[in-house]
Parts: sequence; C-alpha cells; structure tokens
Amino acid sequence: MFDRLTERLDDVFRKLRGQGRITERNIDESLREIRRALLEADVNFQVARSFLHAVRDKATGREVLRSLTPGQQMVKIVHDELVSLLGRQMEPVKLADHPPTVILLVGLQGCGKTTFAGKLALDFKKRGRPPFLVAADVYRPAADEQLRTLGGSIEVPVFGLAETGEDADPVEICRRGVEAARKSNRSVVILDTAGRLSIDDEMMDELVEIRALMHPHEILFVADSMLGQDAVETASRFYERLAFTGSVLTKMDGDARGGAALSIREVTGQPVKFICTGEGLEALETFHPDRIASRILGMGDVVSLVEKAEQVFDGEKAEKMEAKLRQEAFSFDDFREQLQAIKKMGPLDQLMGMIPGAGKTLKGVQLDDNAFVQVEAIINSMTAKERVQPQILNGSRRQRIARGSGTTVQDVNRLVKQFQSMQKMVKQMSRMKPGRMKMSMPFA
Ligand SMILES: Nc1nc2c(ncn2[C@@H]2O[C@H](COP(=O)(O)OP(=O)(O)OP(=O)(O)O)[C@@H](O)[C@H]2O)c(=O)[nH]1
Ligand SMILES: [Mg+2]
Repeated sequence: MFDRLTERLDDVFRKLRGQGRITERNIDESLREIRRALLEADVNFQVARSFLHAVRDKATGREVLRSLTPGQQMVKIVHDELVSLLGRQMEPVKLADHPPTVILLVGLQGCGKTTFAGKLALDFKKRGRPPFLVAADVYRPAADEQLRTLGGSIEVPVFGLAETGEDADPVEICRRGVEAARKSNRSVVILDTAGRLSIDDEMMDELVEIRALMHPHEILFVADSMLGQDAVETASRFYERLAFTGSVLTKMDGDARGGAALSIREVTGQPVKFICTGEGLEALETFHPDRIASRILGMGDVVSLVEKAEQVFDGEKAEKMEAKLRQEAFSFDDFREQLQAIKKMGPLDQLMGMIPGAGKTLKGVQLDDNAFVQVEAIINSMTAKERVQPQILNGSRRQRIARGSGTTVQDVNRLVKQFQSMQKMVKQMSRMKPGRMKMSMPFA
C-alpha cells in the first residue's frame, strides 16, 4: 500500500545509520530526500512542506545531534510526525444517544460508496449493532439492485424504491428509510447516495437537502485513493459544501501511492475513519494513525495483523500452535496448516506489509498467492519425519523432494530457509509480547 514510500524512507534512514555522527548538513540532506519521497508518493505539496518543517525543528534539537544513534532518532521523529499528520488518535464512528445512528455516505461516482456501505453494515453487524441500508441512488438503474445484493449476502435489510414506490426522490427515500429503521429497532442506518463524475451543483444541493432533513450523526466522504491529489482536491470541495465529519479511503489495495491517505486529514481537518483494501466485504480496516505510520516506516503493523488473524484462526488451535512454538516443535505440518488459514485472510503481499521487518526479510520472495501451491507441493513431498525435523533435510533428501514436487533443489532450499527465518522471527516476537501475540505467531 505504501511500498514505494516505505522503500524510499528506508534508504534515507539507512544512510543516516551508517553515519557515526549527525550534523545539520546531513539532516538537511535527509530532509531533502524525505521531501522527494513524499512528493513522489503524491503527498500534497503544502502538507509535505509543513511536515518537513516539523521534522526539522525536532531533528535539529540538541538531543538528536548528540545522539549515538541518529538513524533511529530520525525514524522516531518521522514516525511521531506521521502519526500527528494522520490524526494522532483513531476516531471511531460517532454513535447516536438515541438510535438509530444515521450515517450519510457521499463521494464521486465509482469511488466505492456502495461497496463501503456493505462493508460498514457487515462491521456493525459483527459488533452486535443491527444495521439497515438505504439505497438513495435513483439515477443509476442498477444502483438499488447492487445494494440489495450486498445487503442480501450479509442478511441486512435494504430499503429503496421498491419500498417507497417508483417516483420517490432521494430525499424522500432517506426520510422514509430512517423511519423504517427506527420502527424496526435497527441501531445504525447507512444512507448510500448517488455519485457524479465530477462535482456538480445539482448533486451537492441534493446532499445538502438530505443533510438538513436527516441530521446525520456522521457524514463520511468516500475517496478513491487511486486518484491521489485529485481525491484530496475533491475532498476539500465536498467539505466546503457539506462539512463532512470524516473520510474513508478506498482501493488502498491498488497501486495507489498513499499520498491521499497522508494529505486528506491535514487538508480537510477531518479524520480518516476507515480504509478499504479490496472488493470483498471483509476488506475494511479502521484507520489507526499510529499503526499506519508504523506500516509506512516498514515497522509493521502487528496489531492489525492479529486482528485479521483472529477472524480466521480458531482460538484453540492457535493456542496449541503457540505452545508448540514455545517448545520449538513447530513443524512443516503446522506450517502447511497455517498457510491454508492465511489464504483465507487476504492477498499475501498485504499481510506481509504488516509484519515488522518482513518487507526486507522477504524481499524478492514471490508473494503471488500461487506461490502457495508450490510450497504445499514441496511440503507434501516430504516424509512425516522430515516435516517434524527439518534439520535432517540433507542434500539427497532435498533432491528427492524437489523431484517429487516438480520443483528445483533451489526452491526447496529457499523454503527451508524461509521456514527457519520464520521460526526465528516468531521466537523474537513471542518474547516481545507474550499472550497478545499468540494469534500472529504461526505465520510471522
Ligand atoms: N480493489 C478495490 N476495489 C474496490 C474497493 N472499493 C470498491 N471497489 C470497486 O470499485 C467499483 C465501484 O464501487 P462502488 O461501490 O459501486 O462505487 P460507488 O461509489 O457506489 O459508485 P456510484 O454508485 O456509481 O457512484 C466496484 O467495482 C467495486 O468493486 C476497494 O477497496 N478495492
Ligand atoms: Mg453506488
């Protein structure tokens, strides 16, 4: 998601680390490189400038200049400034004192409003707050149907033209939708509106009218992060008319350079509340500034990873795994079982980005999900004993396994090596935070 930016910043810090002493001159040079990295990631020009000012102020403080570990100090300063740029605190959706909470979604055409409506509904449902979806897009014939299909797939009721009659306008649909939600004791109502290709007055007027009538507790601006600076520009125009209360960045799984994520809060003054990382309804993450900053700096985001894992791993099994790991009895059999579970969690490269240091350790390793097929084939070609005691894998055994799995000895070597470095990483992580780490351990 922020791969390129992460790489560039890592270069800057590595250079600094290589220097015994830090001077104002090499701080200046680092700042210039950070600036270049930010602009390349499509961060808003002014946002980048004020960010660098803040970093410079702290970096030229005496502590850093005297420090023996300038690289680390800089990482910390940049991390803290990123957190503050991204909004410091996670800002949850504001819930109404008297339900239902009304959430209005706005944004340009195709930015992902309807998909996000489904994701948010599923999220509320999982947390025990019965949601209700309202299809207030009457312009695109398929819009109502799209939301109904999504709602149907997660068993959440959808209200739209079928309930109001064909000539209702969006304002009317919203009004009656909220009423219906209240009557049926739903706790959250999500109003999905129509998008336009570009900002036009008609659309804005309609949204302003819906806002005035419904007094939504949250107005979430949905932004396509692939649009980079254009998304940020659109956000400020929407903010002028609608004073939305938060934003959502979609398509963060694409090749977006991350600039929108880094600029939108600073430019609009409103927090980013969610990011979307895929088309499926599970691909939703709450936006935690500190975790995102860590991810950008290649420090990983173990907490999000654990949360994702908790959704797919069976708790009891995970505890057994943890015990095995502690006893160093984690085998290729367990590895294979974990791979199967990981496959359920989402695209591999996304997950890897959340593991501290994994970006570098696993660099060059093919993160294509098909790589699993090969890995499984290799493990399947091992004998039961080899899976449990990989240390007995000598040259001739490796050759046999390669033949059996239709791979090369190099492939087998690579897997064994990866397996060993995973064991090592897992051990380090389990020392860091016992208990809380258990779900993430098996595949770290
Ligand atoms: N890869 C990826 N695709 C997404 C994401 N969110 C939405 N999409 C896709 O983007 C396209 C548009 O999404 P919609 O939810 O229909 O967008 P919309 O804002 O409701 O569009 P309109 O109703 O036409 O204004 C669909 O093909 C979605 O599957 C995401 O986070 N990642
Ligand atoms: Mg839509």
